[in-house]
Amino acid sequence: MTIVSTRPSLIDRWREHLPFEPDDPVVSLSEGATPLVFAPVISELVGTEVYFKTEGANPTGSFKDRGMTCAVSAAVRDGAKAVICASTGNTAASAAAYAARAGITCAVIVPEGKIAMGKLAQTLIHGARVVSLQGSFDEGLELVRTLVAEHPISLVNSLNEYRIEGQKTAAFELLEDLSGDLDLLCIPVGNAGNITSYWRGFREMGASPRLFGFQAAGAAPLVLGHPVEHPDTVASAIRIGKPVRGEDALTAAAESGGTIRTVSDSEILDAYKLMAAKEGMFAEPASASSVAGLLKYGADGARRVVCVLTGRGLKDPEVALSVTRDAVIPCPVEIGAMEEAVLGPPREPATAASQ
Ligand code: AN7
Repeated sequence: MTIVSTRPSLIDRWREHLPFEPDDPVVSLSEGATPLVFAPVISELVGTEVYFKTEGANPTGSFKDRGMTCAVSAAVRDGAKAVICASTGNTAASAAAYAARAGITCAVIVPEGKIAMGKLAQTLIHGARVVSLQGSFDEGLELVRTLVAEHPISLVNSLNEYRIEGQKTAAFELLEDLSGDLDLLCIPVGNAGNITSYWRGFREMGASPRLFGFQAAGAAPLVLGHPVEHPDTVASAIRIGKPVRGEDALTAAAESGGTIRTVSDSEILDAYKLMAAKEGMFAEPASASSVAGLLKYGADGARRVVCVLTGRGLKDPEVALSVTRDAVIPCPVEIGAMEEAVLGPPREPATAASQ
């Protein structure tokens, strides 16, 4: 069979830098090669050149697909019949999609009532077994680690080295797109796999931009220096109190000359609305934390900055609606009413962000 694709799989594109042999099976949905988009408004506000790495453009709408193509391909190569993860939602959606593509079983453990609607819908429609745990993400991950020690199921959380290997390719793309000219990367930090991956990718290419990681203030174990038992933030993707890659993340930030700091929920939502209203960029709240952090702390002299937008805004329609709902204008079927509705004053609250 001839397989035609407009872009190669991430594994084919970067194979010489990834732990795969030429004959290894590849489970791909044409992930990676995501657009790098200039951000004129944020650039103006920060006083430097800022770009978005739009990871929401991946097949399931988040950066997880980079790691998942590798983790699931390796699982299939090694004969696994099932994969499992604990997840705040995006890992679950990605695992479910790649498992469906591979024709293997997928189970996901999600914190009850705590994952965004789009992610739940994706995970279910791909046919994964969704287990709603009456506990936190962190408790779910602990139990899953015990479970996989007893059963032949492949764990595809970012503890899995293939996840980190796949995700490092985003750093390769940035260096390629910017001809190596990058001073600072701003990135959300949850379980801390992604910041770890970028640093590995940069180092493998001999680059060392500074890394500014941002945690939500209510879920900031790496800033506080201890686990958070009841993490809480509007950015459900990063509602994580015990990051498994925490040590790696702290090392990455320190080696790069960067830091990990906090952004509050209101700072996250302000950035979220600003990006959508002024840049035309709809990313999920966790992703907006990278921009919120840059706006809050500044670029510290960096000339060229990339903010990683880890997931697509449609993942979490509930948060979008919660900050805009009253802006919908009802209208009877009548031209005068429509004229007033279309031309009248903006409704409160304005969708434009606070500036
Ligand atoms: C949109 O899906 O942990 O620091 O289980 O979905 O590598 O954990 C998601 C994390 C940032 C944080 N942005 O990345 C999961 C999960 C979005 C995310 C993060 C996540 P890491």
